[in-house]
Amino acid sequence: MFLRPHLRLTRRIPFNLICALLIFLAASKAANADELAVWNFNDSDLNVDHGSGTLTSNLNVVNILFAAGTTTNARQGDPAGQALSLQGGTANANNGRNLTWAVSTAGFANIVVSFATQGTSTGFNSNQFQYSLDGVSFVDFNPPYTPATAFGAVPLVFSLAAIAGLNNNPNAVFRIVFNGATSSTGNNRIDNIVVEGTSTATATIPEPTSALLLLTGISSLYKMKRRRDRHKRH
Ligand SMILES: [Ca+2]
Ligand SMILES: [Ca+2]
Repeated sequence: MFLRPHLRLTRRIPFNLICALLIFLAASKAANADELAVWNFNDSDLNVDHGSGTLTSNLNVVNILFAAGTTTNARQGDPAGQALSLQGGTANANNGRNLTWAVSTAGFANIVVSFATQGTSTGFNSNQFQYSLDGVSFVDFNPPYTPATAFGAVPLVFSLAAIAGLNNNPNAVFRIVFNGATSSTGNNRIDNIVVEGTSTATATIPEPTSALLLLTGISSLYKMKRRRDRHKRH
């Protein structure tokens, strides 16, 4: 009889702790998953589909096409739809040309760029990913990549967290320089280009909020216990 109220109280503390923890985890997860720009190509154009950014290419316009896409790296429930399909062009004219996307990272850090890609045997097979801090000079990042023959389940991911200059940068630009095409119709498909980062504004908010929640929860429990003890004494 005497032990019961204490038992109930100690059972309640973990419940409150768990609630505060869950709120904290939910808040940090939201802060970690901010998509700044997404291109899904489902409307067969170069306009951004979620967020904001500008995508351009200096390939010959006739070699910028759209073909069946994938859900690999798709966001916000986007269907596979269409993908960008880039061809080598007459006399492989598009070797050395690029796809470039400008996305402001203002207010964000830990920038990650990812996309799904596949290539035909005579398509571009030596593609260099680059970034730029000012939209003028571009820096190679990682060695050139060769697209797989099918999209597969795993996107290409370029984690740029170590490039401090890309954090909070309104002039951030990303680029793929294509090379190695050996026929006019050899091609690369690209789908679900995503630029994401961690919000520097909200990343620090959840911690104090959760700490406050924890303290509020614990102090109210402590007050309840004191009130109960006082009742028992009287
Ligand atoms: Ca698509
Ligand atoms: Ca679009």
